[in-house]
Amino acid sequence: MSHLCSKLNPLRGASQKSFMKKIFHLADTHIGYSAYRKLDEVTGLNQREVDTYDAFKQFVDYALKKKPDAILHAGDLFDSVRPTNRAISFVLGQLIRLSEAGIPFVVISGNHETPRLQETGSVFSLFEHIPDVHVVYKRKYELVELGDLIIHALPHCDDIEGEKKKMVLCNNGFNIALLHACVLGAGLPAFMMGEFNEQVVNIDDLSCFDYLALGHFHGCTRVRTNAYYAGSTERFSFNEVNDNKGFLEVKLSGNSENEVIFHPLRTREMVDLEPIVCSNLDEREIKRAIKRCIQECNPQNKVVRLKVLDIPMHVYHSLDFDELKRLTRSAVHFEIKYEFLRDNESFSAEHPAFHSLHTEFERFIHRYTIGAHIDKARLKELGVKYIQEWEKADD
Ligand SMILES: [Mn+2]
Repeated sequence: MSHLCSKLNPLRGASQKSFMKKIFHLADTHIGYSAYRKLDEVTGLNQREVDTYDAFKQFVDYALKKKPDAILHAGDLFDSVRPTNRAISFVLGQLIRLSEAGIPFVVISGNHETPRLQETGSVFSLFEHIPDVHVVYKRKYELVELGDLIIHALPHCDDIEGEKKKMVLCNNGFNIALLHACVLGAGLPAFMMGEFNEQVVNIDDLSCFDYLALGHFHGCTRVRTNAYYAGSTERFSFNEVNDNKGFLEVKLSGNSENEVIFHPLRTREMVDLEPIVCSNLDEREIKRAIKRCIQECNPQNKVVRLKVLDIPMHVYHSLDFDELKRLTRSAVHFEIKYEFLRDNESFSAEHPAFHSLHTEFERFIHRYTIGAHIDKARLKELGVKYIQEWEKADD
């Protein structure tokens, strides 16, 4: 039994069932994200940037109608440490709408918006003076009390386990932990996003909280009874293609399990098409299959990926790229990934993507031909260790 659970409220249950609190839990809105080349026709801005604004505005519109007792944003409100003036101004406008309606809004800083160097300062400080807006970004645990709602807010920070130990249950009210991290615990899968600065926290000692409002993992997930990732409000990679995107409504009543309702938001359609495998097709069939695939998926306004596997090099070079461009033009983004067969080794012509420093280093070591006397595994281990030390020192 954890120290956290030692202050369990003897009154919980009987006395608290007489009232109910409703919170909206959202996370990972990544405002300011932009991708691909398509521009929004109305505003002339990057279409995907506009999509993140739309999702958040839909949420705020809904909240103004339904008036929850509080809104908890579990981090990565912004996509970056230095959002554009436009992104900041957009968020400011939406927070003022909530503030004017008297709806409390609590947000913690996630790994995307927390600067590596404290001196950089946080964009969140701009919102500090808006009534009913509570921004928690100082790399340490803070308690936000909203009447019966006791919010234990833990932003992205270096010593997340140490800061977590400062959470002590309060006796009168609903105790809610607000966290941005990959959570760990007995019997839980890993909720990693594969980002180099993500934090990991064990939630086994938080089981006495009335609710854990989690952010960072982009799929809306019931982690445990009363512990949920709200998920992101838009799809930010093809890994999220099958996710429903939205936010959670949580009804706290003092019962052992809260009622949690998922509310979907309208988001851009993202499609990962069934790959075309070229091994048993001739040149004409390959070209026909690619064309048919594009037309049948009706790419207009969608973000689409099509993988073309084992395509012979000479067929690739004879593709009519102008025609493919014309067929896919109505999409917000249409990505065709070709994987070739050459010298019995397949390699890919996807646009180069830069992964985390760890991943890049591991791949580099894997590919690199070194003298037989050098132990690759040992080299990898040492390299990863140095990268970690460097990252720590740099903070
Ligand atoms: Mn995150």
